Amino acid sequence: MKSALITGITGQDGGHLAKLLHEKGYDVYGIIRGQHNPKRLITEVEFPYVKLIEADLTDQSSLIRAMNTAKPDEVYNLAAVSHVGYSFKNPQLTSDVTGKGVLNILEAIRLSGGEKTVRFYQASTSEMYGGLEYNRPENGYTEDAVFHPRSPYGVAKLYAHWIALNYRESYDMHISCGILFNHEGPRRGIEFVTRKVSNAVARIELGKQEVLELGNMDAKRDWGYAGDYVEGMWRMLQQDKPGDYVLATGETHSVREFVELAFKEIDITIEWRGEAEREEGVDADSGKVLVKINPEFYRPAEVDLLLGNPSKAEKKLGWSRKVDFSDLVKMMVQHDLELEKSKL
Ligand code: NAP
Ligand code: F7E
Repeated sequence: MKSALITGITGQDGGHLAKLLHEKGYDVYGIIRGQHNPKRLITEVEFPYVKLIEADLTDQSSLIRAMNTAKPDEVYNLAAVSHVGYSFKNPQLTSDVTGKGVLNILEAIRLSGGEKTVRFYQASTSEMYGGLEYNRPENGYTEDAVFHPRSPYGVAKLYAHWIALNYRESYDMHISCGILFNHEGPRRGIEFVTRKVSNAVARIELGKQEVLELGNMDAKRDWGYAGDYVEGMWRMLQQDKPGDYVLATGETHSVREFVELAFKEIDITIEWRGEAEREEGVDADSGKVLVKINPEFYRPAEVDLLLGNPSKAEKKLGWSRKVDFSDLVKMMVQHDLELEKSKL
């Protein structure tokens, strides 16, 4: 039986990956942080087969202990301060966890004797690309595209990406980096725009909320389903040789399109009126204002457009996304309708 250690077990991807690895027969260990983590109980109930280990990415001794306990064949490093907006408000914490935390865990693998045996997955991100003025993704960003991060999160992830590559080259470790574009689903945190929208639409339908407030609705993202993406992570670590792979859908949509499709799920057609901060989304039938702009959600620097080119992963890993954009929106709104009804 193979053993896997997942950092970020309480996050969106951690849950999907734990389930996948358990189904494949792995002994699954997960790192949980904090003295009073309210997600511990939820994780224990939802994933009873996961053995939880108390550790923190900023505490190297705890990571060495985790390695010695789990004795993993594979380590998936999913833990991070992962919210781009939050990273502007907490840049040093982001740097310590999302950036230097990766160095801590790579050293923990070496110090516990796993350098030649452990396979390591690093959760790299499309946020390492960034500004259109530096690299326009005509056919989508590939693994070789120029990086130019636009947030403390993106910068920390770029450090993490390079230190992972450096350890691969320096110590011949089996380290793969998945450069993943946005992936969502019902497990997505409410602070991310897709889940914020799907949840608000459900609440508006049930009369629990009046208006949805958003920031930049022109931003475009390559949105896929998280359940598809964890399969790609696993496939990377099954290769004889480590490498870097983009996982994406190859399609891009604006936040505005996501909002329109989400409201369609409850039979509301949104019409837009006004511009910039005065823009509003109105119910075409009732004339009620359902979407407003709140500049509080703007970021000091924005990534305007992300589009990934997953052809390397398709060819070498035999990976491709299964859920398309409209099915993703439907899945999220339907899930939140059920969730919000259950709380009535
Ligand atoms: P997420 O839901 O925000 O989960 C982040 C996880 O990191 C949580 O389990 C969190 O634990 C943990 N964590 C935070 N600080 C920690 C620390 N100091 N020590 C140990 N654990 C800590 O993120 P996700 O969406 O699942 O994404 C997984 C990974 O992929 C992240 O590294 C993210 O940056 C990256 N990524 C995500 C996407 C995407 O679209 N989802 C795309 C590209 C890359 P708590 O529950 O205790 O806070
Ligand atoms: O924002 C805009 C916002 O926070 C998407 C993380 O998983 O994917 C994620 O990062 C877009 C941005 O995700 C609101 O300005 C408008 O342009 O859902 P998000 P993200 O920043 O793309 C990457 C690949 C990661 O690696 C990250 O870990 O939507 N937007 N209005 C808004 N965003 C939020 N959160 N809230 C709003 O009200």
